[in-house]
Parts: sequence; structure tokens; C-alpha cells
Amino acid sequence: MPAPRTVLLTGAAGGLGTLMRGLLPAYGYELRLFDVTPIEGEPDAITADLADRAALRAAVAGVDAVLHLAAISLEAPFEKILRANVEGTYHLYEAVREAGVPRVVFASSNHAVGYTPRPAGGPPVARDELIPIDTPRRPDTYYGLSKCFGEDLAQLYCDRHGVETVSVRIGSCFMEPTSVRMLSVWLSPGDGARLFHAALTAPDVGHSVVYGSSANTRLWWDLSSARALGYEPQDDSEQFAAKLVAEQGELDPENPAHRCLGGQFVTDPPQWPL
Ligand code: NAI
Ligand code: 15L
Repeated sequence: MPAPRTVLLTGAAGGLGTLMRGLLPAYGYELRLFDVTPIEGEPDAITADLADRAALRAAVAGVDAVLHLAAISLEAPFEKILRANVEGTYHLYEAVREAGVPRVVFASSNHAVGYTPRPAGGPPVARDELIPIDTPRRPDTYYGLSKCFGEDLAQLYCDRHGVETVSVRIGSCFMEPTSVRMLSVWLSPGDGARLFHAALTAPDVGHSVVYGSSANTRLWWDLSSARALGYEPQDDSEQFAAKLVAEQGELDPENPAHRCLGGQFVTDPPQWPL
């Protein structure tokens, strides 16, 4: 596959979309922006819902790849998740199939495997105790379940229609980690751009599933499938550890919200504003 140049960025108005709008052009991409929320200062952005199939058809016309970030990004009532994350991702893949777009990078989430117990040892966790990418799915919310659906949809469209996808189970991609848990799953914005670039350009990915985090000292999962794409993380959350541990203490194995990858989503999932 030739290196993609024009990339449709769905969810461009969101937190991660805004970070990637700043970082991805340096890799040579021309971004076409799509979001149901208008983006100030971006008159060419497509303001439309994923349910609008005509808008999606126009949005994918002529693009080389799609970076699909648009979604409800926290727990919400099932009907809302169904519409935006399940049906919306289906509509996106249908538009991609019809237009012959060869590559999608799908923003999956650690919450697809959120009930997986975190490794007991560490930090650092021994290499052979890191959580493998083929660990059984254990979604912690309807939100996590919708990411499992997205991964399976990607596999179907790869097997049936030849659309390649890298599903990135993103940890926490924010400017800085804000909790002790996030020290293990943090994806720095710079590493996020490096990982999405690798996922957009690596040859012959079929459908690949990778964890998305920086090279954190406190890493919980195996990054080798991401590294196989050519991803070389540059950042480590440990620079934030002393402050966060002083404020919050180390993770407590007796606290159910500290036992699993999904953290607080397991016990007290944050609600999208209704
Ligand atoms: P966000 O909530 O800030 O942004 C999501 C964007 O999608 C919003 O701008 C929203 O308007 C748009 N959107 C939602 N429903 C839509 C619809 N039906 N049609 C069109 N646009 C719609 O979320 P964030 O943090 O930027 O995350 C981006 C993606 O990455 C999401 O898919 C999220 O699930 C995933 N992710 C993010 C993580 C993070 O740490 N930021 C961690 C794991 C996954
Ligand atoms: C996610 O999937 C969410 O979209 C994001 O807002 C964070 O909560 C992140 O996971 C996390 O696990 O920290």
C-alpha cells in the first residue's frame, strides 16, 4: 500500500482529535476533519453525525485512509452507545468499503479488556507477565463492549472486503497522566501520533490489534504488536510518578477500582452528560 497522504479524521473536535490535528500534519498528512461538533477556525471541517450516510460517503471520497476517533468516549446508556459507537462505526465501514478506502485506524480502548486483572508484580512488571494482546476480551462497560464490536467489525471487513485496520486499544491519551493507574496506561500525545503514523503506514497489517501506550516504566501490557508496526515509543510516565504517588498513594490491591486494567470504569463508570 502506498503511504497515505489524505486522511479522514473522525472525532476531530474531541480531545484526542484536537491533539492529533496539531501533531499529524508534521508527518505529511493532509487531514480532512469530521465531527458532529463544529470546529472553530476550521471552515472546511465536515460537521455531521456518523448516522448521516450521505455525509460519510462524501467525507471518505478520495481519502487514502481513515483515523476513526469519533465516538461516545465514556460509559453512557446502551441506546446512545449503540447509535454512535456501534451503528456509527458500521456506517463508517460501509462508506469505506463502497469507496475502496484501503486502511482504517480504529480507536479501540483498554476498556475492551477492562475487567482483566492488572499484573500483580512490579513495577516494572516482568516481560513474561505483561498482559498479552490476545488476552480474552473482558469489556467493563457498554462503552468497552462497543469497542469489542468495532474490533470484530474491523476483522469482518478485512476478511470479507479486504479493508485493512489497525485497532489501537488506547490506554489514556492526555497531556499528562492524572492518576497512579494512568502511570501504567498513559499514551503521551507525541507517542500517540507516532503510533497512529505507524498504524497508517505499516504494510500488510490485515486486521491487527495493538495496545496504545508509551514505554512506561509501570507498563501492564505487551507492546510488541504495536512495535511490529514500526512504533517506537519515546516517552515514559515515570517523570510524573513521584507527584502522583505522593498525592494518591500506590494502587491498593484491596480496592476493586485498582485491581483491573479498566480502573474506575469497573466499579463506578463515569457517565457521559445526559
Ligand atoms: P472525545 O469525547 O473528546 O471526542 C470524541 C468526539 O467524537 C467528539 O468531538 C464528539 O463530538 C465526536 N462524536 C461523538 N459521537 C459522534 C457522532 N455520532 N458523529 C460524529 N461525531 C461524533 O474523546 P477522545 O478522548 O478524543 O477519544 C477519541 C477516541 O479515542 C474515542 O473513540 C475514544 O473512545 C477513544 N479512546 C480515547 C482514549 C483517551 O485516552 N482519550 C482512551 C481510549 C480510547
Ligand atoms: C477511555 O477509553 C476513555 O475514552 C478516556 O476518556 C479515558 O477514560 C481512558 O479510556 C482511560 O482508561 O483512562
